[in-house]
Amino acid sequence: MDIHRFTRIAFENFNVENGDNYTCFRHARNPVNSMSLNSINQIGRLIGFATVFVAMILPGILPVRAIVTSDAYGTHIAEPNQPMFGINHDGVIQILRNGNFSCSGALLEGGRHVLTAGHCVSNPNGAITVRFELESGFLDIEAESWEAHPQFSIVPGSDVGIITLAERAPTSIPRYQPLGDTGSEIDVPNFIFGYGVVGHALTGKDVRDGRKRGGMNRYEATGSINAISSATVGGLMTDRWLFSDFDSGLAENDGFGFHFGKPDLGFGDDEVYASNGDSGAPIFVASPLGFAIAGVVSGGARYPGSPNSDLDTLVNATWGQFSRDTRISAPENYRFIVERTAQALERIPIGIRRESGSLYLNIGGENTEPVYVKSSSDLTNWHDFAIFNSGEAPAELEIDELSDAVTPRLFFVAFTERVE
Ligand SMILES: [Ca+2]
Ligand SMILES: [Ca+2]
Repeated sequence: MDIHRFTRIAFENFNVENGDNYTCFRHARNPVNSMSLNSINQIGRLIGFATVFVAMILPGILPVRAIVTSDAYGTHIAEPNQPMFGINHDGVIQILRNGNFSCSGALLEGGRHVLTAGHCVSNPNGAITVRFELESGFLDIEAESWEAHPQFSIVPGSDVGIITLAERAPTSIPRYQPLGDTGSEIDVPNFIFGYGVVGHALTGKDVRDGRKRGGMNRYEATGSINAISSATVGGLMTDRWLFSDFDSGLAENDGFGFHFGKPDLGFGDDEVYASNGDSGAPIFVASPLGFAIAGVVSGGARYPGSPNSDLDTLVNATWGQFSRDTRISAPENYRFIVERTAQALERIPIGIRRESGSLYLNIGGENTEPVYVKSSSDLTNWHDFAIFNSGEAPAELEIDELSDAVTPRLFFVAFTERVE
């Protein structure tokens, strides 16, 4: 039996339909094969769908239904102003469509843009509001515009979108950088925060309680289509999808181990799985100089047939299933993001000074706004080297900890946030 051929995986997309007809779902009455987007249909023809879960929520009648957890039901709540896994998650937000919760997202550097999934912002109609949950309460900022990646409905793995806010978010709220270093997100711990449905891995997804939750997982495969093959387990540089599995800690529920011969038993109590309403949620990895967003939540899946790592026969966020996220470091996705956030940033002149073996960066200007000092070894992918909040940027920054042997060439650039 060749189980390493394309898996006929069943998929769902992780936003919640709120009657606005903007999601990937048409209607819930006939949940089988009811996905409507072109890209999904194309993939459906290629590999077929075993089952498709569709959530239908009537606005104002039923509550829309965070992240499904492994240790117990409803755990891992991410409280405002309380960093989790070393990440200040206050920049992870709810997206409201016409006043109703629809998706999750993350504030990007510059403070004017929110990163989410393409299918959360592909409908040009209606109104979008971004809701920050702060210690002081909710802060809502209206969207000025929104757009999905130009290839969203054409090239699988382009499920990424940007919301432009009508005004810049307060500088006290953290902003995040996209990961540009392709391949560095594979087989390392990652950290997700989202506002989707709550649930326990034993029984799967349940209702939504409005809380943000955080947890861990690991990307173990990539894909150029909505499916995993043995060739893409371990990851290919060219693929735009990222896949993880939902581990119980037992080999029998280890999706990649059981079906693809790549054992990894997960993160125990901290292992989580995205579900409805987590669409667009950021997945962070630790880069050498801080956290960066490696993926945004797009959908979930299970391996069809039997035997199966899944606890049951449904795409319902139980242990043994697979998650599929959009790869941010894919050059086409990374460029899409950086080109837009660049509009909210302004270059600051910098200079280099070398004195008695130490290297210093002179940062010009008054800098009353946040300052981002970025470094790159290839002039394409830029990492945050240092970030300073309003008025905290020093005139000079010592950078001599970098060994010439490790980084033979390193370029620097500095930005501040544009004030409109
Ligand atoms: Ca896993
Ligand atoms: Ca299942």
